[in-house]
Amino acid sequence: MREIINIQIGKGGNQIGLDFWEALHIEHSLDPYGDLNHSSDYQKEKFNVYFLETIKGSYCARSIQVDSDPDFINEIQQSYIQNLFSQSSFIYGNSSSNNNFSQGYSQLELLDQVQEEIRLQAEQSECLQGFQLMRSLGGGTGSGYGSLILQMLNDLYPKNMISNFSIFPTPGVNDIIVEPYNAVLSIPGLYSQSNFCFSFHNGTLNKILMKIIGNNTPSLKDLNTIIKQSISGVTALWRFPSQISNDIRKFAMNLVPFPNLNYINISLHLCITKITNHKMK
Ligand SMILES: Nc1nc2c(ncn2[C@@H]2O[C@H](COP(=O)(O)OP(=O)(O)OP(=O)(O)O)[C@@H](O)[C@H]2O)c(=O)[nH]1
Ligand SMILES: [Mg+2]
Repeated sequence: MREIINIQIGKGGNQIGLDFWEALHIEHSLDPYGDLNHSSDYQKEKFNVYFLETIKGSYCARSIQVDSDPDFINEIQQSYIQNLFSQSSFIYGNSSSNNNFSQGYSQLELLDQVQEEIRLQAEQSECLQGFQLMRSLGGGTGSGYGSLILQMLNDLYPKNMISNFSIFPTPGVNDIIVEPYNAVLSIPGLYSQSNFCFSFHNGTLNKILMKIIGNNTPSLKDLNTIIKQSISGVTALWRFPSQISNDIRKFAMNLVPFPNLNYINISLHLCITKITNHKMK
């Protein structure tokens, strides 16, 4: 089986990661305790790409949750799908990177733990195809620490594929003025150290919600709903039997014509149902 290890970094990355795993367990009919009860053969065929069978016979996510502060990691540990994650996959420090790229980039103390957990999960794979990173490029941990992890993956696993799901900050939408700088500093790694990147722009997602869906006060949760649907749609090719682009390498081969042109646009068909009141005459 061609396994993928998900690494979610920082608060933004962990938030979209949590939404992603919530969607995945429903799509594959896996219950929140990791038991496959009512799945069809179709749901089970490529199930091992994202899930690992434990000694007890239940399944857990091939995922590592990393953050420099414990706040959001605690929320995942209390979420209803907490049992889908192994205990050792939660790696966190004591204080945040304060939206500072260099503070995140110099947090070397967690790196050994992350490296060890990646090694453990890679050894539990039959034929690892690669990694996917989820993070927001505006925060210090997502940008700085994410770049450090990307570099480490390139050094230790040069033959494996790396895909990115990155949230780009929007000036005006977020209050922190250094966010664009953090994003700019992490961009070189996105094209030189990874195979492709799916980018999400909070400002654009806001516009979609306001102009198309009619939500005039969109929250981060609303933005994440669109991100979740997009990631779930894109990864469906790798999780379910399919004819084309059925693993990360083939996907990159079909969609990345030149190594530096590796930003892939996602388009999502939003089904909007208008409920109109018909007056009975
Ligand atoms: N779409 C979306 N964006 C988010 C979410 N959480 C944070 N962001 C964006 O991410 C940026 C802040 O990054 P965070 O992920 O909070 O920061 P971090 O990576 O934890 O880094 P530090 O907190 O600085 O250590 C801002 O631009 C937020 O708008 C989320 O759940 N969804
Ligand atoms: Mg944070």
